Amino acid sequence: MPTNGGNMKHRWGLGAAAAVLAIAGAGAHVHAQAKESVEVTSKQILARMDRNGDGKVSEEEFRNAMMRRFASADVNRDGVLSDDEVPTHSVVVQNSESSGGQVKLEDYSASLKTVFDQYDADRDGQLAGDELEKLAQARNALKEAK
Ligand SMILES: [Ca+2]
Ligand SMILES: [Ca+2]
Repeated sequence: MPTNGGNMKHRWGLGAAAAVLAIAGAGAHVHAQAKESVEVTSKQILARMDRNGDGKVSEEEFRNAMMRRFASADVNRDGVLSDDEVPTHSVVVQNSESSGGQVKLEDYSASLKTVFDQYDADRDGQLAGDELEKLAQARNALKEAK
């Protein structure tokens, strides 16, 4: 364990636990045996975001889900994710402009479209199949990086 990472590690750990709770709370049939692993599958993303059940995530569904995510991460509700509120494994946060480790709602919101377009490989305005798979992989890679 890196000597300078003790405190960080503790905080990121709490964030990961919160993310797992958020996924479980969405009503998806997530297997409860996931202990250490917080790996996300494309099926879980779909269960969480696909509100109209067409098996695809539209830009609106993506935006709604990600804005809910911001709201749940913004504990003190000031519209800014401070250093300890930022979810490390969010691909949107990763693409957001941040200053001093903080992410503002407006920057987060602006980067939603960028991220959506980035994963919408066939540009049909929906994330499906391989596109969701890539999104899941990107998120899981971020988790492992921390
Ligand atoms: Ca949908
Ligand atoms: Ca697509």
